[in-house]
Formats: sequence, structure tokens, C-alpha cells
Amino acid sequence: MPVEHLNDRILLKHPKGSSAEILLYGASVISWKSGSISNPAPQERLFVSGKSALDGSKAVRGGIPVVFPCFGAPSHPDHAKLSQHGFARSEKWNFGVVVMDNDAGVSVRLTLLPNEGIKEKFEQPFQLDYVVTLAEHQLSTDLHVKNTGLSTAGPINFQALFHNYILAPANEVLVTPLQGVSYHDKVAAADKVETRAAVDVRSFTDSVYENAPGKYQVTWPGGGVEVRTQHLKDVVVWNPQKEAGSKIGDMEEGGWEKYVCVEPGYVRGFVSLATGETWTGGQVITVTDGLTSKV
Ligand code: TA6
Repeated sequence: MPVEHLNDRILLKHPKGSSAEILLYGASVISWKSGSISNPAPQERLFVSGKSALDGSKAVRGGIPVVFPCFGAPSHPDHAKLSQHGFARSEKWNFGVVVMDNDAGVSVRLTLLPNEGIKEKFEQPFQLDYVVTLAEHQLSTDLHVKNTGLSTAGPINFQALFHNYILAPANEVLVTPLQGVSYHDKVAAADKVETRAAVDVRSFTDSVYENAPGKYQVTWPGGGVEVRTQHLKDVVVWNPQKEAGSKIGDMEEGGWEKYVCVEPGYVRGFVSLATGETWTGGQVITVTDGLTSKV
């Protein structure tokens, strides 16, 4: 069955063997099993910490958390009552519809509307529609943000990001192309320009790249994924290594050795969305396992 709706999650199964699992809590993709042209057998492509809560008690430590309406510590006056990375990853979303179900892919839409808890900390009117699409060797996520305010209301101001925990050997993975891109190094608390042809995360890395290329190769010996984005001008590269990872309560021992976060988003500055307007940010993650697309 291509789409199975269980009480707390949705299972997607592609006819050619790939699969994905989405928790309704946080609309967090917690598993994506896919093969590739060079390695057809489906294998897990996302990291989820063995100590992560999956019962809705806390945001998932891994998979693809949805970050909205703020990235990191809130900095906009409208976000003053929010916690780090906003509320989207910690709210129960509603399963809307199956958008597509054929040999090309299986796609579902989840929706989040302001509930009483959200309204107490975020007064702006919005509707979030999140579409997750599973293809043979790809996973796409598209976040649609609609300003549902009356015409007399003002714009909503937000940031958005897909916090991808890509399963990879952290001490061998490389992220390209970021050379020449300006970034804020949160570890050094300094603004820099990337000089490296390929970015590694062999040391504690927390870098927010601004106006980045929008298409990234994440590669390691024998493996890799490509991340292509729409309307997400920035990208974050994060790995805490033992230095910071060992202090994260829901990080399994040594978990920092098993992933790199490559997180496309709109996080430097804010989207300002007028009433009645909709903004969409999306990504397509393709398993390349080292073969890079020519397009
Ligand atoms: O995206 C990188 C980052 O902002 C890091 O600074 C680190 O805080 C990470 O997100 C995880 O944040 P979380 O709130 O999930 O512990």
C-alpha cells in the first residue's frame, strides 16, 4: 500500500522499493530508505538519534525537522515568545491528502493551522501546507506558507529551514560548492568568506551560509546525495562533533560521527509575506552515491 496512515505517522512506499516515514508530530520525516543507480538496494539515508523522543514529547533529534517561523534563537519582535527553531517541529500536524500516487512518486500533504497554544506565542495568521514526495531515488519536501490574515492585516515575517540530518560518516563527508560564499561561523562567532573548495565537518562546525548556490553535493567515499532547492537562499552546515554533541541530551553516544546536517533555508533576514499571499520553499534530495547529476 503506497500510503498508510497510522495514528501517529504516515508511511510512504514507492513501487520500486524506496520508503519514507513521517511523524505527524512536527511533520518530521524520521526515515527515508532509498537505493541509487549504483546501489539499487534501499538503505536508510537519514540519521535519527537512538535517544530521540518519537512520542511527541520533544522535537525529533534527527530526520528532517521543519524549522518555522524562526531559525535559531528568535530575533524578530513577532517571535519574542518562541523557542529555538520555532514551533513547527513541535506541533501535531494534520494529514491532509494524498497528492500523488503512481510510479513517478507518492506524495502527501500535511497541514498546520494556529491552535490555542500557538496563538499564545505567535499572533500572526498563517496556514502551513507541507508536501512530502517520495520518488525512486529522491525525496522532496515543499513548505507552503500562506498569510491568511484579512486584507487590513499586515505582513507575516518568518524564516524557514529544512533541518536535514543526512546519514554519512562525519569525518569523511564533504559539502560543495561553498567556496567564496559569505557565512557566519557560530563556533568562532565571526563573519567569514569560505575559502575551502570542499567543506568538511571533522571539527565542531556550525556555519550559516548566506546567498548560497542553492544546489549542493554531499559526498563521502562510496556515497552521496545532492540537495537542490527553490527559494531557499541560505544553507547551514552543522556537526557538533564530540565537543558539543556529547552535551546534547537526546544525542546517542557517538551520534555526531554518523551524520552531517546540510540545512537549506531562508534564515538570514526574514520573508515578509503580505495578506493573502503564499510563499513556497522546497528541496529535492537525490541519492547519488557519488554520481553527480549533469543538469
Ligand atoms: O542548525 C544548526 C543549529 O542551529 C545548531 O546551532 C544547533 O543548535 C542545532 O541547530 C540543533 O538545534 P536544536 O534546537 O535541535 O538542539
